[in-house]
Amino acid sequence: MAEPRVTFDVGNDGVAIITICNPPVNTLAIPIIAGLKDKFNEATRRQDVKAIVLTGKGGRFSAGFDITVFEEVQKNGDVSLLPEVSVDLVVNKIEDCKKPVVAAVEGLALGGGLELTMGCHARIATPKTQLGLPELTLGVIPGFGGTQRLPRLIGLSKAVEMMMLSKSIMSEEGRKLGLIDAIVTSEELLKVSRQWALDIAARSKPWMRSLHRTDKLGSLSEAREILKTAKQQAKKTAPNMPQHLVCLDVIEEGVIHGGYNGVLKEAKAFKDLVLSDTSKGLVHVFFAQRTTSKVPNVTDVGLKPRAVKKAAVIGGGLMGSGIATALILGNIYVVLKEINPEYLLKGIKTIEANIRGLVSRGKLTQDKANKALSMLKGVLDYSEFKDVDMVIEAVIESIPLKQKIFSEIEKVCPHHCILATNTSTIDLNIVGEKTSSEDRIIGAHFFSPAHVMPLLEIVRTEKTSAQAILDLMAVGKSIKKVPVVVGNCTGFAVNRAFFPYSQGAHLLANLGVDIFRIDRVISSFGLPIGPFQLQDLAGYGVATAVGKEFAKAFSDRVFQSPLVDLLLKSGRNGKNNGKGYYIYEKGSKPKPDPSVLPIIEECKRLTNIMPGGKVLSDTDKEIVEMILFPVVNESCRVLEDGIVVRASDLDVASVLGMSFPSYRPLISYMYLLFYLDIFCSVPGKLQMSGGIIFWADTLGPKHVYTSLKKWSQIHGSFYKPTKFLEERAMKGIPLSAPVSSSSTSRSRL
Ligand SMILES: [C]C(=O)[N][C]1[C]([O])[C]([O])[C]([C][O])O[C]1O1[C]([C]OP(=O)([O-])OP([O])(=O)O[C][C]2O[C](N3[C]=NC4=C3N=[C]N=C4[N])[C]([O])[C]2[O])[C]([O])[C]([O])[C]1[N+]1=[C][C]=[C]C(C([N])=O)=[C]1
Ligand SMILES: *[C@@H]1O[C@H](CO)[C@@H](O)[C@H](O)[C@H]1NC(C)=O
Ligand SMILES: *[C@@H]1O[C@H](CO)[C@@H](O)[C@H](O)[C@H]1NC(C)=O
Ligand SMILES: *[C@@H]1O[C@H](CO)[C@@H](O)[C@H](O)[C@H]1NC(C)=O
Repeated sequence: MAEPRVTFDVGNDGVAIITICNPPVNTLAIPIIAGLKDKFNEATRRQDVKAIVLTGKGGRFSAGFDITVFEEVQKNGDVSLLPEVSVDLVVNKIEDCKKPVVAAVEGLALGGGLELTMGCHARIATPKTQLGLPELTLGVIPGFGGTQRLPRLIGLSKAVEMMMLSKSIMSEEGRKLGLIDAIVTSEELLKVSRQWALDIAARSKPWMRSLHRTDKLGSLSEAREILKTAKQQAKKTAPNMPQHLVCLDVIEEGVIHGGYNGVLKEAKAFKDLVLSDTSKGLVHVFFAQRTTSKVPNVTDVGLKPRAVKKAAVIGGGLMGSGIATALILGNIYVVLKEINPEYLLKGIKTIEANIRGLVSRGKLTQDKANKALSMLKGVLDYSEFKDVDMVIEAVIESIPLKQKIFSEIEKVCPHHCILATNTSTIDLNIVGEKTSSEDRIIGAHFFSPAHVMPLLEIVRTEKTSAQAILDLMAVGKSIKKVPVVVGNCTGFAVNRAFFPYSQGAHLLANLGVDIFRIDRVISSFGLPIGPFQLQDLAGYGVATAVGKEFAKAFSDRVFQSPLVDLLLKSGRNGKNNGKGYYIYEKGSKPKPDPSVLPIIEECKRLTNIMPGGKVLSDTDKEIVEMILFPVVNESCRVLEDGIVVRASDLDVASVLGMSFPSYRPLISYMYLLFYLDIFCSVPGKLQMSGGIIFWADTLGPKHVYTSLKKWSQIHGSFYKPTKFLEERAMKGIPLSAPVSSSSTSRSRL
């Protein structure tokens, strides 16, 4: 790969073209920043240069500051690694340059990229160029003057909206708002920009310095009102995110004390935020997510993914129709197979409803919806299977049924066809036992609703071929999922790691901690609802079934109490019948139900685990830890067993799929997030914490270990720390450090 560099070219017209060359997206790496300073000095100095055009090579202006530098800074705690940009380059060398500077923008200008263009005296863009300041998603604020210049160019409320929501706009909208001065074709971009720069030099076009403008800011009292509202909003929607309020404070500084003071305050706040825990967590997840696409012996052995153009989905139930929805949205032809016309119609109607839902929430255009639905065909037999590239089986959990289906499809599908099952619990080897195609049998574990949830666990056995894994990873990406390759075990990575979560909550309830307090504490930790409300939403049948499944697989570490049975006996079934731990009435928020307390008392008598009847009343922090450290403990086992390729894969999986032992609670939980629109736009605390392992490492393996140890002495073996955790705590090694191959056990694949 070519070295990042900045090129400099002076034409006969006296216009210097300064070009950022750092393919593919021209990130502003350290050498680029240095190069820009150099070239702007040269352009200023040279007599033959009348005007300057700043552009990016290869059709993309710049995606912004190089995030690997954040990672470096965070590792070393050394902010001096951050280059001086906002005053040194953008103000002194670009905005205050004695020669006009025009930005020629194509493709995208995001973050630091857009901030550079706003320091220029005019911006010319090609159609459909993406413009935005997404810094807040990484826990920081725009740091090259963006907090000051964007409001001055497009007005305060729109600028605040773009920054708070990290929302980008297209150049057409930018033109209307005043961010872009003209839109021209890609072929004309440089020509028009050069002329524009010369026109400014000749004073036939205005020489605008964004930072000095105030015309769009409105009156001071209007500005204060806008910022006040935005702050209230941020406190509500992003309570755990310091960068939102800091950003608004920095904007306010500029409104009150002038743009230059705003730039100074911004630069300082930016450096402070880079070292915040929030930013560390978000940057970690950013890179961890990209790293999931590297799988040793799969993605590094020269194989190419084969195209999957047509897929079959067997079973039009909840999962099957969600998966089919995701596939047609990803431009893959789908045949949906069911056992009778009635069920088939029901499956197709579910898919249509999924698509309609996306349209009505503005997440999909009607055109794209029609296109997607045209790629779907319902069938009742296998005749359409002769040219499918992939089959995903999503029928009920029954071993004989799955075995029968796999031996049938083996006969009707082409030899290259991937045979995937969505089973959550059945051993893939058993599914494939009756076939001779075990190398192309693979698990595709979607999280419900499959057309919404971003995580896809790809489950391999030791017989699955690298090609099949690679193909499914490519399908996952093309349907906009984040594929994480995992090994086979009950619950796979996410559901397994999180199975102790609700058990921990139940144990605390039996130890006398108020369940409504537990729910409150967990939601202020950053999860939208607590474990008991979640159980209400999911229904108790599911809790019972799933509890049994894990009790069977992990009998040495389950806590079982009769609470759910007692609730069922008292005529409660959660949200289903309006009565659970909470009372559910149409049109009002769930209300804690005091009449559930005697039932909990009875449960406590039955389990009899409170030493001397003493009620546990710990701090909120300890309650969170008593629920989540068991999750860390199980996560250690997931690492040790080699279920994931690396610790950061489990971080990503926990962030994107984080929930509970079964898929049904997950459905309710994620649906809720989805409908409240919290999902994705405002990451939970766990995401800010960088995922379950990163979070545990932040607190220190030693703290996790000694806490568990202490609780296990008081409350019994449920809290016993696993050996892996003990070793890491004793040796002071982070949980994220690679598992040595000697200690890996049977299921490492
Ligand atoms: C793993 C997975 O995904 N799995 C799933 C399941 O669960 C289900 O069940 C299925 C189905 O769909 O898918 C898959 O999954 C499965 C299933 O689920 P759902 O969806 O929920 O169910 P339902 O609704 O019941 O549905 C079923 C269907 O199918 C059909 N079929 C039967 N058979 C047959 C058919 N079709 C065709 N062909 C044939 N032969 C019927 O009719 C109905 O409609 C199972 O396996 C489970 O396990 C799974 N899961 C689920 C969910 C979730 C999960 C997660 N991921 O989490 C899982
Ligand atoms: C990759 O495959 C080689 C040869 O089969 C094997 O020796 C090596 O251990 C594998 N590496 C991993 C990370 O699985
Ligand atoms: C897959 O997981 C199941 C459940 O833990 C287990 O019974 C089976 O032996 C595993 N298979 C492989 C190949 O690891
Ligand atoms: C941690 O794992 C061990 C098994 O390694 C188990 O005995 C213990 O109960 C688990 N503890 C928690 C808190 O999940």
